[in-house]
Amino acid sequence: MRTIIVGDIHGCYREFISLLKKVRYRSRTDRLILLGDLMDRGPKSYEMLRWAMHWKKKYPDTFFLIRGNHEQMLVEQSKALDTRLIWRVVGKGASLRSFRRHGDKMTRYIPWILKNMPIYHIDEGFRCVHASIERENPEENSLGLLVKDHSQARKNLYGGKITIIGHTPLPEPTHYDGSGGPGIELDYHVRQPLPDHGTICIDTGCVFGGKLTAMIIRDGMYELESVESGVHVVNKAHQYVGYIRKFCSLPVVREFCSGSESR
Ligand SMILES: [Mn+2]
Repeated sequence: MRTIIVGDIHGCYREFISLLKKVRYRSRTDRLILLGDLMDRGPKSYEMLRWAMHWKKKYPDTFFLIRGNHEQMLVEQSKALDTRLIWRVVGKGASLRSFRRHGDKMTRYIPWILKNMPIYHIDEGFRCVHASIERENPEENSLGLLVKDHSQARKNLYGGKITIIGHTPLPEPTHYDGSGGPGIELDYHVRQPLPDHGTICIDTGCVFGGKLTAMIIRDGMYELESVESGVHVVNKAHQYVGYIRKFCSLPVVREFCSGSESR
């Protein structure tokens, strides 16, 4: 049995479907895992989320999803000002338009996300989280680290049991072995043994004009396949995420917001 893992789709529903075709995904015999960030930025977040819901209902035991920071922002949107502002600059608008076109509302999907998109997935021989990991037991990491941190792809410090991640868009899928050095870019279409340690990031920035990558695991071996992106979302605003976090952590802003939220 094959396990097919796909990273950050971000509303690139067309690319996702053609990737499934390209790897000859068979729902009856293959397992499928999506690493989160199904929505935002790209054009078809509604279609993607509806597909995932439909598939989870049909194949509850062989189709798995984990939660990305974009689903987490939807879940938390009403809570904090920084989440609301950051979500705005990282592609909420595209999802809003996509759902509106179908006369639907994103917030309706929050209970489904909470129930069906856990923070991590532990499998035989590997585990999956959306963004980053420091301690081998996912439970011992903070939610923020697992869901929205870029540290593993940037610092390469985790050398525990092999974990498949997304979240940090890279030119090529990359293995980080925990050595602190640069990661090792992986080749497509080569069947090779799955490394025992570190992380493999398979986010190849489809929504930014890169590729959508699938990792196919079978009997301790893996192979990579991809499709080219059909969209190119230019996102200059996301560079302000750090400023927004800083601004929202200022005591005066915090105080103002907690006051306005209790009203
Ligand atoms: Mn992400």
